[in-house]
Amino acid sequence: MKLLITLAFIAAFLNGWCCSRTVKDGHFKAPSSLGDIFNKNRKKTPVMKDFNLHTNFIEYPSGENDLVIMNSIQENYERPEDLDNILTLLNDGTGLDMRQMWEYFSNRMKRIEKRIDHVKSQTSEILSRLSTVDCSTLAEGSPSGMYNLYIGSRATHAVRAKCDQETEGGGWTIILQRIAHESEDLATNFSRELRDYKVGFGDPETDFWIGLENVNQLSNSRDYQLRIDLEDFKGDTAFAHYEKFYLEDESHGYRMQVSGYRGNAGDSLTNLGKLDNYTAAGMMFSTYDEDRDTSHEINCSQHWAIGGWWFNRCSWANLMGPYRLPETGNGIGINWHMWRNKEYIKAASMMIRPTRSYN
Ligand SMILES: *[C@@H]1O[C@H](CO)[C@@H](O)[C@H](O)[C@H]1NC(C)=O
Ligand SMILES: *[C@@H]1O[C@H](CO)[C@@H](O)[C@H](O)[C@H]1NC(C)=O
Ligand SMILES: CC(=O)N[C@H]1CO[C@H](CO)[C@@H](O)[C@@H]1O
Ligand SMILES: [Ca+2]
Repeated sequence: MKLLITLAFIAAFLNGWCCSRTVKDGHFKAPSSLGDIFNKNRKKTPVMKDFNLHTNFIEYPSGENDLVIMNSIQENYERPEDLDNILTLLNDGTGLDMRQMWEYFSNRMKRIEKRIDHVKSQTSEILSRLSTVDCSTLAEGSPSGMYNLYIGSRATHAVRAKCDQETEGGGWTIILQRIAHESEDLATNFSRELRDYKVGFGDPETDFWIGLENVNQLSNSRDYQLRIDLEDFKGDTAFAHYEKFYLEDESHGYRMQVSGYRGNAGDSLTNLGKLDNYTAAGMMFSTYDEDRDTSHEINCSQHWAIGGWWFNRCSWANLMGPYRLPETGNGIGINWHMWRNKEYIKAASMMIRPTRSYN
């Protein structure tokens, strides 16, 4: 829909319907119409002595609004009957000043070409933005930062997300971000209903979850890798890279499929392939209001008052847990047990990119 509106707008623009045709006083003297000149001269003589349009073109102050000028030219000169009249004159061989005519039309042609080039480049920019599905589809050389993504073929609105263009060649879309905070109160509350986890919440510049639905749509369209980056309160960092990652759809509980670990943070998602009661691989996504973990005794999310996760009975990792400072001890907060066991993690992120283009 958005694309259609944009294209309609461009079409209207090319046709000259879109914008004000008024010329502000004092910007330039709008030349009288070609038709007027033609008619006036025809009464006297067919030779167009005052045909001085070339001068009018070069008199336009540089930097003036091209659009205003274009609209004025269009209004004054693009009446097809004028061109018909000129063609008739040319056929009659009635002595028009050919040099002036040539200058007028070649200048007019240049203006139109310039305008078309401009609209072309705007159009291709708009199209390229609309085709930004994830951070791997950005134009080459695009820096890390915030971008609008149009995820899925039925995308009705842009998803604002952060792109990492540096780590191992870039192209990463950050799907989860937990940043360092001075106090626990400042952190975003991740204890939320499934509804929130489904569509996403937070701010991609601070604490952020992009939404289960978005991750499902991206990771089901082609093969994706997952990378997790962690920082502890001493400032040490570690990462876990998974060569394959995707989330199943809503009807399958956004089940996580993940494999192919390498890194130095330890494998808290698949336990190096030895599936146990805490591995997240193969688990559905649970929240306090939607218990899909494998524990018959408890709701992991509700019981521990933690956020959502692909809980088993329950888990080796907790990147959506509550933000906790180290002075509050050890326990369930943001955790990655294979790296720091029950120590709280200061900052964490999950990011994904298509596998193919980076191997
Ligand atoms: C976070 O939100 C949940 C659910 O609304 C609420 O029960 C909990 O008290 C909140 N936690 C904090 C720290 O505000
Ligand atoms: C999971 O926990 C249950 C109950 O403690 C135990 O019987 C089972 O063997 C465990 N499964 C695995 C794969 O470790
Ligand atoms: C033990 C317990 O709290 N069970 C609850 C877990 O959550 C579901 C809803 O998803 C409830 O129906 C259970 O009673
Ligand atoms: Ca349960």
